[in-house]
Amino acid sequence: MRRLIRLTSCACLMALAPLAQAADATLLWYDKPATDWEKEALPIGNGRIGAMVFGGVESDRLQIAEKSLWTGGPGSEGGYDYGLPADSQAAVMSAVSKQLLEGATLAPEAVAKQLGRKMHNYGDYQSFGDLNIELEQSADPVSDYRRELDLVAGVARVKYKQGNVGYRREYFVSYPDQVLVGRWYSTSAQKVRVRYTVPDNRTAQARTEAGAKGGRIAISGALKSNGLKYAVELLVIPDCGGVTAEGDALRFEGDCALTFILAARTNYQMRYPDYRAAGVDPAVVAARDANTAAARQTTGLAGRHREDHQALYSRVKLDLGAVKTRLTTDRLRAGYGSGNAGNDRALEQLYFNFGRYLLIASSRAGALPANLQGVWNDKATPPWNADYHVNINLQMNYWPAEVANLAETTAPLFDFVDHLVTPGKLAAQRYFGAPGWTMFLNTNAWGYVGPIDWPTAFWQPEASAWLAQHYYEHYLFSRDEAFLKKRAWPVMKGAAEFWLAALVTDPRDGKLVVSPSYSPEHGPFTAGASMSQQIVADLFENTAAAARILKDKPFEQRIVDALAKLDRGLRIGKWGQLQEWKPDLDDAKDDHRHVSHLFALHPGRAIDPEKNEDLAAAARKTLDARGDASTGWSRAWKINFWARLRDGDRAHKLLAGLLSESTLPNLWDTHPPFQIDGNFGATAGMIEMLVQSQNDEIVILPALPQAWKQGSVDGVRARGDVTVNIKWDACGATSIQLSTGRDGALKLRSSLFKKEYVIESAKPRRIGPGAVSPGGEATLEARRNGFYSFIRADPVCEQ
Ligand code: FUC
Repeated sequence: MRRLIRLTSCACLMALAPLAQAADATLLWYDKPATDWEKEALPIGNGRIGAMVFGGVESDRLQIAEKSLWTGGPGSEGGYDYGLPADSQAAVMSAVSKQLLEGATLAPEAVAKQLGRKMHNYGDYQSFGDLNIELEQSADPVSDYRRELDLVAGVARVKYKQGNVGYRREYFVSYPDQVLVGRWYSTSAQKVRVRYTVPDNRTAQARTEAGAKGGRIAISGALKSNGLKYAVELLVIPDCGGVTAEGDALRFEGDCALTFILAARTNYQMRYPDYRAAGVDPAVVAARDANTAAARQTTGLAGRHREDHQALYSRVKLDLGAVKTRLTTDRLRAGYGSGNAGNDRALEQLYFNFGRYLLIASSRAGALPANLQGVWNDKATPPWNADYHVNINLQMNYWPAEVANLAETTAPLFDFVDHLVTPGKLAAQRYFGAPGWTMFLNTNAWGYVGPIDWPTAFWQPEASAWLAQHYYEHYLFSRDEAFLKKRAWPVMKGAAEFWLAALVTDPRDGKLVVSPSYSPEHGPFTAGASMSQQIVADLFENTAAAARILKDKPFEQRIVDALAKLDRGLRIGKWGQLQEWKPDLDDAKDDHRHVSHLFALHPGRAIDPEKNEDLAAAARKTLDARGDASTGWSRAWKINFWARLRDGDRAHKLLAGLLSESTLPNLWDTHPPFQIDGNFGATAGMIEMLVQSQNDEIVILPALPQAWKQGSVDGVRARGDVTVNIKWDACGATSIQLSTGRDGALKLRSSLFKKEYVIESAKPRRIGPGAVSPGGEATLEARRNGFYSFIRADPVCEQ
C-alpha cells in the first residue's frame, strides 16, 4: 500500500488509525453504502436536527431534517383553527352519548359523520434538504468499505480505500453546539464539490462565499404553505488552503482534511396560538450557530459532543451474553433466529442500545418531542404526516425514558404537553362543555387538538389523561416534588377536571362511564369501553395520590368520590378474555393489532399478576387470541404485556418476532412503514423483563427468558429514585445492587432472597447474611445516596 503522504495535521493521522473496535453490541456496521433512506441510511441527531447518512463513495448524501419545519398551521392560506369548530358541539356529543347509554352500538362511520371534522391546514413535517458532497470520480476499485454508527460515541463513520487512497469520514450532530459536524480525511489529495439543495415547496435565497480560509453556503427562505422561515448555514473549512465557488456549489482541492459545519434554524416557537418567535431571523441564528461552532475547532466540537452524548448513553449497560460477531448488522439481523444463540444475543443487545441511542438523538430539551419518525424525515408528505398520534404512539416513544435512565429526554414531551393545555381547554369546552383540557387522536406542531374525520381513528378524548400519566410517572421515578407541584399538577388536575365533568352515569348499572367511547381503531362506538375506563381510573388514582402529597384535600375528595362510582373497565368475558367493551362483544378469532383494553396491565398498573390472578389470566387469554404476529409497535407493546404477566419466554418470543419481521436492515422498526415507536416500545419492554416497580415493590428479573441464561444489566431505574444493577445466571439473580436517592423503605422481590445471601451496604458498611424469605421478599430502610448490594451466598448454579 502506498505510504500515507503529506498529512497536514496529527488529527488526520489519528483519524486514519483503524476504526475503534467497539464491542459489537454498540456498533451498527455495513459493508456497502446505503441507497435506501428508510431501510439502510443511518440516523444521527441532537433532538432538533436529524440527519440520515448514506455513506456513498463518489458522492455522500446527508439528508437533513429539523423538528419544527412543518407546513400548515397559522399563516396558512385559508386559515387554521387548531382543529376546533367555532360553535359548541356539546349538544351533538350528548345526543350520541345518550344513544350509546341506552345500549346502542354505533358504527365509527356514523359517529365520524356527526363528530368528525375534516383536517384543515394540518400540515406535514418536512425535510430540511440535502447536503451533497461529491468526490472527483476515480476508476480505481473500491475496497475495505465500511459504514458504521458508533452508538457509544454518537458518531456515524464511513471508511474505504479506492486504489491506494484511504478515505475516512465522520459525522455527528452536536447538542451542546446545535450543529451537524462532518469531517473528511484522505491519505491523498481530495477534490470535493459541496452543495446544499432544498425541496421546492419553499422560497430560497442562496448565497455562496468562498475564500482562502474556507467557504460558506447560506440558504434562507420561507415555506410557501405558511410563511415559516427557515435558514441553513453550511461552512466548509479545509485544514489547508481555500475553497472556490462554482455556481451554487463550493469546490475544494487539497491535501488535507476538510470540516463541514451545518446549522439549521426556523422561526418556529412552540407557543399557542401564533407559533412564531417574534423578531427572530433564522438566518442570523443559523449564522451564529455555525460561526460559534467554527471557533471551537473540530476537536473542541467533537469533545463537547462526546461528553454530552456519553453522559446520557453510558448510564446503562446490558449484557445478554452476546458474542463478538464478524457479521455486518444487516446479515446479523437477517440471520437472527437461525440457531446461533451468541449472535442472537448480540442483535438483541444492539437493538436495545440502538433504542437508547435513538431516544437521545431524537428527544432533547428545547425542541419538539420525538414524532412518529423521531426527528428524521425525507418527505413533503410523510406517512401520517410524521405527527404525534396520542392513542399509543407518542406515549410509546417515551416508555424507555424513565426506566432506561434517560429522564432528561422527557423534557420536550412535557414542554409540548404543557403548551397543549391552552388549546386543549377549548377542545374540552367546544366538544363537551366541560372545564379542564383534552385532545383527540393526533396533534401536530401547531396545537391541533380537535378530532379528525377518519372513522377508523378520530375519537380519543382520553389522550390528555394518558399523557398526564407520564408526568406522574416522572414524579414516581424521581420523587421530585417541585416537578410534581409545578409541572405535573396543572396538567393532571386539568385532565381530571375534564373527566370529573365529562363522565356520565350509565343507566345500566349507575356507574360513571366515558360516552361516546371508542377502543382505539377497533370495533363500534359504545359507552364505557374498557380502555377509556382504565385510563380515567389510572388518571384518578394518580391525581388522588398527587393531591394527597400536595395537600389539596378538596380536590382529593372529589376524585375519591368519583373513583368510588367509576366503572374500572375490568371485566372477564364469556370465553375467559378481558373484555374490550362493556358489553361482551369480543371475537376470539379477531387478531387486531390494538390490544388497548390491556392498558390496565401496561402502561397502567391495575392488573398485577401477584394480586389479581383472574384478571391476569383473562389478559393472557386475550393476548393468546390476538396472536403474536402483528405490526411493529403492536409487537413492542406485547413484549411489555408479557413481561408484566411475568412470562419471560413469551415476551422474548415477541421480541424475536419484532427483530425478524418488523425490523429493517438499519434496525429501524417498521409498522410498515418505518415508525420509531416500536424501537422505543421494545427497548422499554426489554427492561420490563429485567426489573419492574409499578406496584410499590421492586421486582428483580420478573420475566427472564430462558434464552438469556446469563447476563447483567446496570444503571436501569426503578420508581422511588432507585438505580438498579443486576447480575444473573440460570438460577436467577446472583447479585443485586441498588443506589438509592432518597430515605425510605423499599420492598424488593427476587429469587435471590429465597436462599442464603450476603448484604453489603456502603454507609455504614455492614456485611452479613440476609434473612431467607420463602416468598422472595425483602425490605430495606434505604438512605439518601445509599448503596446496597445483595449477593447470592452460593455462587454455583445447580439446576
Ligand atoms: C395508530 C396505529 C396505526 C399507525 C398510526 C400512526 O393509529 O393504529 O397503525 O401506527 O398510529
